[in-house]
Amino acid sequence: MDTGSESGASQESSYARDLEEIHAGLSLAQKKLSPKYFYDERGSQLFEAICDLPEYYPTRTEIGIMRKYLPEMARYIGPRPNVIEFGIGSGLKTKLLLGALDQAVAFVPVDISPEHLQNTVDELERDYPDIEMMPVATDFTHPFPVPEPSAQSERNVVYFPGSTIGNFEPDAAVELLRVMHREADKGGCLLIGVDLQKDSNTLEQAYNDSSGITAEFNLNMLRRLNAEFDADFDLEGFRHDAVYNTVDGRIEMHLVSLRDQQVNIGNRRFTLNRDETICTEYSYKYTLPQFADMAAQAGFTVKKVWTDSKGWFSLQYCERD
Ligand code: AVJ
Repeated sequence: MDTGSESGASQESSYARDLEEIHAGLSLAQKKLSPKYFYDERGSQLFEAICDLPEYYPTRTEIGIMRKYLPEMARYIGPRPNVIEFGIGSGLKTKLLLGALDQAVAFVPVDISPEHLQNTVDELERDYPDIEMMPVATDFTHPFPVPEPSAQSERNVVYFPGSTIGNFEPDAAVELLRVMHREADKGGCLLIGVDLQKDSNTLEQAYNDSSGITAEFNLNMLRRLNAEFDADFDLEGFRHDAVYNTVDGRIEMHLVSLRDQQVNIGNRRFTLNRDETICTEYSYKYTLPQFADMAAQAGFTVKKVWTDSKGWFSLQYCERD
């Protein structure tokens, strides 16, 4: 199947754009790198290992909520939906959702990586031969045309699990919700996973696990920049740290420089002082009213919220106003 893979030329310019973005991030007073660089092959494997950690509650909690409430979710979504998933994860949640829906017509996974898309679609096709698979290889933060399924669908449902929305700063999160609003189209809806605020200990342990996998995941970003962007980070020169910023309601992942050092990336050199950090990820945690307000700013009304018994994680069904 054609996943609309990019031409060599546009891949080259996206490389130049990425390098420029990396340079810009490392030129800030608080150095930062985009969390999108976590997910090369090794990073994706490490993330899957994180999801199995005893301390990392989000994945298992979200799956628990789904297993309990999927029939109800399917009733809200209604018959013959066209499912548009923003990004692709391990596939289990998608499989559960598609299996629970009443005659899903088409599945449109949207992801930057054509290979990743193809693997997901190949696997899902075996389980759901009657659902039309229509992958779209693009950056989902910008509006894109949704392919028209061959069979008539009742409405679009945008699916955005995993609390990936938490990686975006509030303004950017509202922007992204606006893209979803547009892709949901008239009469469409949104099913989104949103991680909720809770005590700092639980949060900090989830991002500073005792087996050190999250540390490896964080440091892997430097390995990737070395391999793909001609950088010379010394992985021994940094340590992982994650702190919960209670004022802004977000986990902040950092790489802490263990000494004064210099790093070359492409044709530029950056200086890091001892204890200076590079911020690699924000993971925002919301209250229900905070998220409802962001959804409203994007033109959605939250119609139904499902949570676990501890109120740690939520799945939210939203309709276009
Ligand atoms: C994939 C963005 C949901 O923020 O919890 C896990 C990524 N980072 N451990 C999150 C992550 C460190 C994760 N999301």
